[in-house]
Amino acid sequence: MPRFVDRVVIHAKAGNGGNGCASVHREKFKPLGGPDGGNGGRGGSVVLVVDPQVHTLLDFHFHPHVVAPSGKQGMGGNRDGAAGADLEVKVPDGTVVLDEHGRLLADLVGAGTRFEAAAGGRGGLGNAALASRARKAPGFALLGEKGQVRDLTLELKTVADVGLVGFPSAGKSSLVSAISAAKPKIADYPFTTLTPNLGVVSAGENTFTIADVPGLIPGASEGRGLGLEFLRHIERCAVLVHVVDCATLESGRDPVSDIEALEAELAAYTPTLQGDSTLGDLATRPRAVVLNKIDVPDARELADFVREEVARRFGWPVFEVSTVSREGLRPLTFALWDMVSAYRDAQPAVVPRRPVIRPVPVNETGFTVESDGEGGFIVRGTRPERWIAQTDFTNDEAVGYLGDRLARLGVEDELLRLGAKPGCAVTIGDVTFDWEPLTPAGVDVPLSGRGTDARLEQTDRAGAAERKAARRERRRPGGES
Ligand SMILES: Nc1nc2c(ncn2[C@@H]2O[C@H](COP(=O)(O)OP(=O)(O)OP(=O)(O)O)[C@@H](O)[C@H]2O)c(=O)[nH]1
Ligand SMILES: [Mg+2]
Repeated sequence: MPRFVDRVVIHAKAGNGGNGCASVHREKFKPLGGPDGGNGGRGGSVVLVVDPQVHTLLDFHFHPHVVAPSGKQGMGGNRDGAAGADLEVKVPDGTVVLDEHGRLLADLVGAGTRFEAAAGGRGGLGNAALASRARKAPGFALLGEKGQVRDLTLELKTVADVGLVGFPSAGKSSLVSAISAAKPKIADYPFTTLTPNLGVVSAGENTFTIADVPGLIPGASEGRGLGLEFLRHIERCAVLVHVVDCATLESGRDPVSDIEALEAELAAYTPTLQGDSTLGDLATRPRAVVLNKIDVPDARELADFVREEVARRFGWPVFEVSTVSREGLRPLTFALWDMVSAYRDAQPAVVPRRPVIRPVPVNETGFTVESDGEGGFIVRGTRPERWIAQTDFTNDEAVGYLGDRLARLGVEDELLRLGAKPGCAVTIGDVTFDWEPLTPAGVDVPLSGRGTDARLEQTDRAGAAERKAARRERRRPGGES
């Protein structure tokens, strides 16, 4: 039996960046041919892509872990490591992405809309790329960065123009099946509908979509019945329709109190897309009332009787229909189309939806230093933390390079200014180390070429002038015999 899943938590893990390579070019008679270690490849990202062929989030229910491949290591001979391929994950149209704190990250509407769920780590630079005039033969390379790991909540919101709400057995599914080609399950017991049904309605040459949701009962907001769980499916609807059962024999129910009870429940629902949707709040959404089952004589009597009152009380258009005899359905569909198109026209023009990307405001160049309360210091900042992650702490030269970078950024000066003593604990990212200032306090030492290889500097071959001097020395009478 096909199952329908409309809310899942996925664990997205992007690929790690490949490590850079430290290698020295070798050739016959040219033992130290310079650094030639390639860069590591970038890790693959996890990307969500809207695919109209996918209709539920069921796959993620069974396979919540999505992992993108890592980048490959750099190699000698200036060969860069291959990048990890991005992992494209197909999601249904109308998927909303929330972060760990329930904040809206993206609202994916329209085939092909993409969202980067987790970014791949950058590859580390190889020693060829790290070489400079002052550091001709770096004996180290940078490590690749870790790929992002995120727990994201995916919610499916049905993309329908008209949403039907009503008590169980009011005839919502019957209405969907009567005016569209959809064939939802219909039965005379409450909560027949367990998952929303979607249908396409034609009104003349126009078409719009309609969706029902499982029946609501008073107290739904406290979880009675199926609760408000499924209201997320009507968040995007341009028009809400109350379907009222005029033939019910239950005592204490009449159309006006039914609508009021459901409005109270709707008010208790907080939409995820609140403020972020172009449609605005559910409370301001246009509504209509459908008085159903007028093929039953008593129901028709009741409908005729309350029609005026409902219209006056709520100020919404009221329609009397029967999904069985099909009475009143045609005017209803045309009126709904008018409401849908009027509402859509009144909305600010929706530019074709693009992936919503919310860059976290980062001050790339900045860093902060604060005391950890125990005589040590904590350095925070995108770049220092990234540098730590790139450093191979088993390689002294790499650690030295890290020191140079931190000093150049001004971290050393800031530590000194805040009164850090040599040997005190400094924490950056997830690494804590004893601080050894590169520069004695107050003395300005120019950064020397770390990574310069003395062997490259020293020359075995004597220059012409030296050879001449040596010859003269040998010929000098009384010189070496
Ligand atoms: N006489 C009559 N019966 C109707 C009409 N519309 C629906 N019904 C009956 O009402 C019962 C419930 O209809 P559904 O369409 O399943 O109601 P629903 O609102 O979808 O109910 P839930 O999915 O349980 O919330 C069924 O037995 C239908 O045959 C109508 O216009 N006239
Ligand atoms: Mg139903």
